[in-house]
Amino acid sequence: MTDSPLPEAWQRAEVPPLPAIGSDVVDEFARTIYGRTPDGGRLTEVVLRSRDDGVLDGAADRLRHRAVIACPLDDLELDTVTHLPAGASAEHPVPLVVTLDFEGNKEPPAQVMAAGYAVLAVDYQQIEPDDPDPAATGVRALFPRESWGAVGAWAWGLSRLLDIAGSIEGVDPAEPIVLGHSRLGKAALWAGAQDERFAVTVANGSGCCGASLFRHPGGEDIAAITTKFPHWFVPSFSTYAGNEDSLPVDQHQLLASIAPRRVYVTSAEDDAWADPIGEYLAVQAARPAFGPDGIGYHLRPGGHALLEEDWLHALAFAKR
Ligand code: GTR
Repeated sequence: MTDSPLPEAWQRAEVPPLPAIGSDVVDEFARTIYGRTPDGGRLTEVVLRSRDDGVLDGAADRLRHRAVIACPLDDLELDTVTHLPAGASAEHPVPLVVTLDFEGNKEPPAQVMAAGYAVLAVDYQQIEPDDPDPAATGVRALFPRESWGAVGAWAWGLSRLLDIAGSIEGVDPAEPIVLGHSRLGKAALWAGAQDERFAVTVANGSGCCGASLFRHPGGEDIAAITTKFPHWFVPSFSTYAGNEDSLPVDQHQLLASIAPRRVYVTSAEDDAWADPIGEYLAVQAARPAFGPDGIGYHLRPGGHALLEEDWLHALAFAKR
């Protein structure tokens, strides 16, 4: 089902067929687009660095943890932030959203806290710099034998946040939601496809290489994304530029690979670069892989952003 009224023309648009989803489909996405995520990267330590009580008008606490993850060449240290709604405790743990933040840790919207969710986040560039020629190195440099793009590294980071969540008092890591916006929505989908611990995957404005179909024209394409962001994917992905029809996969198969775990896709009407219709058609095409309410879609007015209303639609879907 969809949660919002959709343009009439969208409902007449052709939905592509969904090929059978075999266990090798995730490998195919790894080979073609995101690269192979290495096994390992073991969480060795989580220390509470500081706690601010009563942030967000007394509605939440903020816990800062330093986590150490042992990787083949060296440790990766992450400074995470957990926003914990008031009343969360070891006796009353609350459900969890893991997400990556752009440019430092931001407060999640107050209504997310009011809805009783903990949000565990880290600045995405602590995991891997978002730069084709980074000055500092990230996690990819710590796994010398792998070829994976930055989106794959960020997805790996989302799984490590979930490892860390198990050590945080007041958080229930049992049925976690992974949520991301834009390039981090791509990472959330790739994390959801690979890590079966994620119960609900939410991709907001994720566009090209996220929820939108390569074979639906409009918005960003492979030529544009691999020219501007060559570090996001495996180098050979750029050979499909202008030749989308020869790709062995399309993004409805990525959505379907997450089933029976649940997926929610959100788009904004004016976010043409993310191709909202292409995102909607991917959801429609993936639908046969899911049970009732296993996949949902929302279109809202406005542009490319992760708004409080996007969070609330996603949490309402997760609660169903
Ligand atoms: C754009 C990019 C999109 C999207 C967006 C973002 O420049 O072309 O694929 O990821 O950035 O992450 O804000």
